[in-house]
Amino acid sequence: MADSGKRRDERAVVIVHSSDLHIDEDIQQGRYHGLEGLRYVLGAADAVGADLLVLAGDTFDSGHVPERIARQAGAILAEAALPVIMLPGNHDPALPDGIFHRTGILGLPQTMVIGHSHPESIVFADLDLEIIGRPHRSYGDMPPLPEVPARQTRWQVVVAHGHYVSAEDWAEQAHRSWRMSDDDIAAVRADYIALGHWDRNEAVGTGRMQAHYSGAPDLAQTVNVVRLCPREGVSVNRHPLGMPFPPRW
Ligand SMILES: [Mn+2]
Repeated sequence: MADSGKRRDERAVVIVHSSDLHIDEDIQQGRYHGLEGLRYVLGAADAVGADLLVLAGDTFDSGHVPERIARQAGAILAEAALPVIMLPGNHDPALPDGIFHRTGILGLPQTMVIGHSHPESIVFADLDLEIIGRPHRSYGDMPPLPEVPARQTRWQVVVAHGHYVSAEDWAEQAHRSWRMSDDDIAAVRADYIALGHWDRNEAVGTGRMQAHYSGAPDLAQTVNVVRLCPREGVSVNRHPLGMPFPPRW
């Protein structure tokens, strides 16, 4: 709360970004599981004093995750101390009978699931921030980056779940779904693009606009911490999760 005395226009907005928790039914003592990933990601968001947590897709590994496990995710999120924005990915698309309906998440006041409980644009007036994302709504291909509306807030953050392909690999990677090119990324007018779909942490794109994969908690062992600062601009750093679990794969 050290920032509470500062004027809003001087204060940095802090967003923690993770993705690809892949909560599934394979729970084994002492090994990584997506529910542990969720607990540690929320712990990291608390540790850095984040305003928001963004989960950029594939929180759930499939639509067949048993309800008793899916509801544990809802119970963890019900205790979250900050708003959580979730984008459905290709493993957990926003279907009418999708997994989110069996989690208890959709009734939570502080958890916003784009494509289910919330539209593709969410404005946080107190943070002068808009978050825009295009949810996966089927298992089929689609362009993962959203149309970004004209700026009505100081900050705009895009969340997307897809596969970045460099110009030199574009033709060779034509079989891939949910492709994003350097030009697609460069065309986005926003302050940060929070990507999901890759397990590893990486910044991609060649233009003015860079996009960042957070990586999955177990492989990256970190979350991305994005600071939107009126004085110093946008910075992206990794914060260690401190999990006792090695990567699954
Ligand atoms: Mn994915």
